[in-house]
Amino acid sequence: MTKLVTIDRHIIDQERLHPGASGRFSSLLYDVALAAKIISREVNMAGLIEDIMGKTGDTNVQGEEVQRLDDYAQEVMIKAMDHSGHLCCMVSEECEDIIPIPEKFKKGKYVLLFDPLDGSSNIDVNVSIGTIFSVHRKVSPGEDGTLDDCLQAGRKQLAAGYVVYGSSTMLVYTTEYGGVHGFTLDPSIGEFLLSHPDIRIPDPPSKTYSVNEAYFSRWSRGQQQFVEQLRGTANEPGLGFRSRYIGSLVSDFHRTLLTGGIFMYPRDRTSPEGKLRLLYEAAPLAMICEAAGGRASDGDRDILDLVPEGLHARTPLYLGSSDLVSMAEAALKAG
Ligand code: AHM
Ligand code: MG
Repeated sequence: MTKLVTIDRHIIDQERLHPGASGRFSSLLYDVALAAKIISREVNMAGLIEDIMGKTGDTNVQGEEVQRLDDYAQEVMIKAMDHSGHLCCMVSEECEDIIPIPEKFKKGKYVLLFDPLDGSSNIDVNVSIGTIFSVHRKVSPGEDGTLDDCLQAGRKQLAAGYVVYGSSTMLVYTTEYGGVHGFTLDPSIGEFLLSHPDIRIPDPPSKTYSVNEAYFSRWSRGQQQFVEQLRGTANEPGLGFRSRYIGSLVSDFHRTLLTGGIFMYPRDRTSPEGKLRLLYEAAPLAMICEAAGGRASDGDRDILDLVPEGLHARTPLYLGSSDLVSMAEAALKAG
């Protein structure tokens, strides 16, 4: 039998390698993994439990319809994390303001930012969805988390990760110490087991691009030319790329991480800042992408250097194999 490494053991082993790492931080990741198991259980039962699928009838801070499972995942994340004593506050894609830690609990020195269930419009049709999270250190004085603690550049993240609820449930994370580690949930024992140690984006990558091409006519000429260069046109053969787009960021990114290629959510005429959120979507996936040897850009600057202007700031996003992200930047400049 090969070595069995649970996520808890892995976190402890990593800590031994880095004596500066504090136990509190490890137990924070442990709590995220617990929340992921609970959300995974519910996602897997989605077709069977009444009142869990479908919309709540509300719209969230982004103006999007809230799915019942969005609400559920949000509650699970908050309940799993609020009492641990490690956090000074939380921020969620589903909440307009900072989520404070209740007075009855101790406060800690970290901020947790998360998208509880990304791609939730795919829930009802059994397409993979995910949870994304990011951890920052508290930087402002005082016990309560403030906007200054939340609005930090991605470069300052201490850890980031995602969970993909797919044909199996996987948790992938990285920390400031580097290395991208992937765990698969064994539902029979309820443990995440190390299945993808030290993930690196393959080089050479697969010739795959991922973008919602329905928005082609709204893109800048540079963006259009880049996609034409990859896939060809009626008159030019192009580089022979194929396209894969699920429309569920975690799944599209997971494929890009494991096989290489490029994921894009560009700005366009109707969404000048793009659609994806810097704090809960772009920055955590950018940290993972860079730690796996890839690049993440807004088309001009590294995502990890962007300082968010607000909790729900959006950004264009280019993620994946380094050379392809650099090619996209060059095409956008030239276009
Ligand atoms: P959500 O956070 O409301 O679920 O929206 C984000 C999702 C991403 O998962 C995905 O990459 C994108 O929206 C797809 O958008 P589009 O349908 O415009 O291609
Ligand atoms: Mg989202």
